[in-house]
Amino acid sequence: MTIPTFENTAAVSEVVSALRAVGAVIITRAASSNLMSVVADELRSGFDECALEGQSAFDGGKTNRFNQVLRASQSAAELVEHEWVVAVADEILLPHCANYTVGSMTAIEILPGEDGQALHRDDTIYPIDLAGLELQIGVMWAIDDFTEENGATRIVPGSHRYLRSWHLPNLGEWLPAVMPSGSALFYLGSTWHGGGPNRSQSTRKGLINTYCLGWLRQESNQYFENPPSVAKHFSPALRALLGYTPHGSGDDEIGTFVGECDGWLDRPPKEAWRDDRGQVGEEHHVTEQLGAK
Ligand SMILES: O=C(O)CCC(=O)C(=O)O
Repeated sequence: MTIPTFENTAAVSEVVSALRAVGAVIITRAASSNLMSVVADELRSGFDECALEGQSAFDGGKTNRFNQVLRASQSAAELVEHEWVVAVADEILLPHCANYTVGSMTAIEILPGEDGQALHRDDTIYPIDLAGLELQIGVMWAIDDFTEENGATRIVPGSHRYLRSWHLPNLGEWLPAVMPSGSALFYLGSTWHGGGPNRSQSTRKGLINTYCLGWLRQESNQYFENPPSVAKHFSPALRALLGYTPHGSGDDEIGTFVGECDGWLDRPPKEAWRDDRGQVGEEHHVTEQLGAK
């Protein structure tokens, strides 16, 4: 197996069916090199402020990483709500929710000499495992060119097909997601992956954003990372992705809010993110359901 790789002009349906089949796909140069170099410049001070010694073995001793990405880089917003991201997430996640949200945003800089990260699946943060139900997807944006030498993300193709409670895929069968700067690696929450070892002389910078079903708790608290005073400057789509809009509608609405909030949207801004399941709620629904006209 290889990691299916598509041009920016590919059909969404082909990309999504390859993602479902293999568990990961690459879209090359989905974002411009100009945008990536602006994002790299904006993230620089965040990377420089990272304290390596505070990190876990999983995060790596020679890897800078931080979460408050949009505070450091306004331009990264374009990647978080990128049209490819929304197109793919709509297909994978919307069958199981009314709208989805950003689970986490993590800027990652792997320094020379770093070892390979333990391979893992991202969806183990949720204590549930149902075949065919993806709880989240991940999107790794290559800020630098990703090469096998500098620590390109490792992907185990097909590994999303193994239920956690049964047996492990062969984790030795990983492949490096080699891709030029501006490319996006999409992978399912159930796909085994991890950062590669950096055996080069330069750093490998990437930005991973995850997106989870809208009725799940987000991995990182997006309301603290992007409080209303910050979120109000974002586009309606980005605010909805952060969770500044309800999930579902009528009797099934959750994450509701009534009051004053600059970032809040009473209704998801995109038609596909609005739920219309005809819930019983208004008097005419009740009478229809009871058969009384
Ligand atoms: O840096 C990478 O390539 C992957 C990082 C990752 O999967 C993680 O930190 O969970």
